Amino acid sequence: MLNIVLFGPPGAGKGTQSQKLIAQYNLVHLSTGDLLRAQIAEGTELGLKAKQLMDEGLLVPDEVVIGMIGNALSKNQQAAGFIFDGFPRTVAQAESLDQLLTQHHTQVACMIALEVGEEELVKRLLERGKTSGRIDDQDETKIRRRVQVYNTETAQVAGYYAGQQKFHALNGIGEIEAIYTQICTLIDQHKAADAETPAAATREVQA
Ligand code: B4P
Repeated sequence: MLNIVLFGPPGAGKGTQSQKLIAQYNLVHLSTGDLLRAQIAEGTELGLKAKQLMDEGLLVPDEVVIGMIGNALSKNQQAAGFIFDGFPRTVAQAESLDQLLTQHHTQVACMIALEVGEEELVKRLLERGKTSGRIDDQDETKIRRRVQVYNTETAQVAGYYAGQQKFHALNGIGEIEAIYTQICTLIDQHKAADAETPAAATREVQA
């Protein structure tokens, strides 16, 4: 299984790049933002609670998103792997993801972080807000709060994966296609290294 965590602040390009990567590597896209917006669209109790937090640019409680990811993993047991987009956003979520994947006899291969400065993020999200209908993309104050939440609560997740030697950072500013090529290079390097390591070949069976 190939499990990639795509990381970065809101508007860094995670969703954009995920769409291209799932086609290239035949992976299942798990975006907690999309899963939460589906709950909102269905008008579930969970969706109603999540909407208030999301509209304000705040994180939804860990147990809610961890539960959603656990369900999605169970429903996709035959998948060749997953792109985790917007998850994990806290260290507690990262620890839970490790536990969940271990239960499914697999693990995170690598985290790829897209680095983009705040002014560019604000510009991109305000632009998306013109057509996306997303309330959290339409107000600069809320966008800056999301970036602040990323800096205070989410950025430390990078250290979690760095501690496991799984962290890679890329410049997220530039042509979408050029950034995509760099992400593919990293993934292909990882796949090649994994194929050459005898331990890696048996890792999933032993887990
Ligand atoms: P998400 O749905 O994850 O929203 P996002 O971070 O804003 O989207 P993304 O970063 O994928 O957008 P992209 O760069 O592709 O989260 C929304 C909310 O849900 C959160 O604030 C939180 O409340 C909640 N939530 C989600 N997951 C959670 C979790 N795990 N725990 C707790 N709460 C959670 O695209 C942005 C724009 O940039 C696009 O318009 C795109 O066209 C453009 N763009 C992309 N790449 C570009 C490039 N290279 N150059 C120019 N423009 C580019």
